[in-house]
Amino acid sequence: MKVGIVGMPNAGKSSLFNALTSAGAEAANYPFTTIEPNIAIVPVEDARLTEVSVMIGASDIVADTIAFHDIAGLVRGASEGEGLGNKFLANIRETDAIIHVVRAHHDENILHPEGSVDPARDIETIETELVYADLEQVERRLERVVRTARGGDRAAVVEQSWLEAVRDELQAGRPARGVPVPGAMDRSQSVQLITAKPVLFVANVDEGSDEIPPEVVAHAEAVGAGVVSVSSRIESELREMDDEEAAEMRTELGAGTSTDPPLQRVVRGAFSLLDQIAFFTVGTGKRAQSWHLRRGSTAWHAAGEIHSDIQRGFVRAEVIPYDKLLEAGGYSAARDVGTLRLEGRDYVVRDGDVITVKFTP
Ligand SMILES: Nc1nc2c(ncn2[C@@H]2O[C@H](COP(=O)(O)OP(=O)(O)OP(=O)(O)O)[C@@H](O)[C@H]2O)c(=O)[nH]1
Ligand SMILES: [Mg+2]
Repeated sequence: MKVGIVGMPNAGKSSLFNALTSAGAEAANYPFTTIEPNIAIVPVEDARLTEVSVMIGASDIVADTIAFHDIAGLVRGASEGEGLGNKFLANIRETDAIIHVVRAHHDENILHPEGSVDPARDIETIETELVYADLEQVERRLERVVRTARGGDRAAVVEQSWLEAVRDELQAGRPARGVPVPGAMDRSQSVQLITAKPVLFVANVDEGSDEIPPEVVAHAEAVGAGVVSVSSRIESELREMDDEEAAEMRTELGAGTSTDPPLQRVVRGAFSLLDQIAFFTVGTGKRAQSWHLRRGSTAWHAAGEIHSDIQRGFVRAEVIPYDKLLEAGGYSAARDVGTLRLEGRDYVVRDGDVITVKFTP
């Protein structure tokens, strides 16, 4: 899963990125610190995977990953070349979801490109730039598709009418996600639109505060987006400390509780945007591994996540919820008490299932 981070210059994108990754992307108090895209691959922590691997004595734990793309800030008029322009958006066109970082902290030492802290205005500015950027893509694509459609190409005819509907929506200032993709169209063969992706707003709040500005909450609700709060800078600093030190600091600041670390809120928020569930595999050589799938996916889809060969040769799946496996204390005991089940390819995977796919090579 890939997530792109957008926001105004100095909003705290790189600080959030650092906090998520401790990769040390350069964060500094002048706009446009980030010029090259930064990509970080972050393991998704899951206590259930740890428990399962301890129980089976796994020698190797492989957590599924999520990739964050940090890009340069966008200013009003970026689509017309203001600031650094919007060409950096190309770097996040291929992502599955967008994190929109909004400055909500009031540290006067940190410059704001518009001179004041106003989350609602900033959100609107960024959304407008994203709409313009998509419009540019759509218009360019339309020119080509219209020509192919004129030649009688059926796929092009379908795509043309979709593109025209999207263009109208974008011209009205609304995101592309409002226009359904025709069933007959393969979206991956067309333009990748940023405003078609699900969004998680991250309000970058004052240290020690968890409160999301009400206008940000209202906006997120209105557009069907998720919203969480994080204090990016403090989280990026805490990330560099050892656990004990960080916990102490956290209590001192009253910054988030240890049971719900702010960064976990971001990772979880990103996963729930895409309605993802986790499943686990315990392979030969005792490797325990976590994977993610869209809710409603089947055992056959799960097999495909693991390997296309395994999907191709799918015979059946042995399935047990992770807590039942822990309860039984092992596979053979689980088999005895009947909590280990055999399922076919159409079995709908549940969050927390431990799955072994039997396949013919
Ligand atoms: N007080 C405070 N300062 C922050 C917070 N988050 C970021 N900053 C500071 O704001 C400045 C800009 O942060 P960055 O993370 O570099 O911002 P950015 O959005 O990546 O900026 P560009 O790359 O220029 O678009 C840095 O000096 C950060 O230390 C925060 O939550 N509180
Ligand atoms: Mg940056």
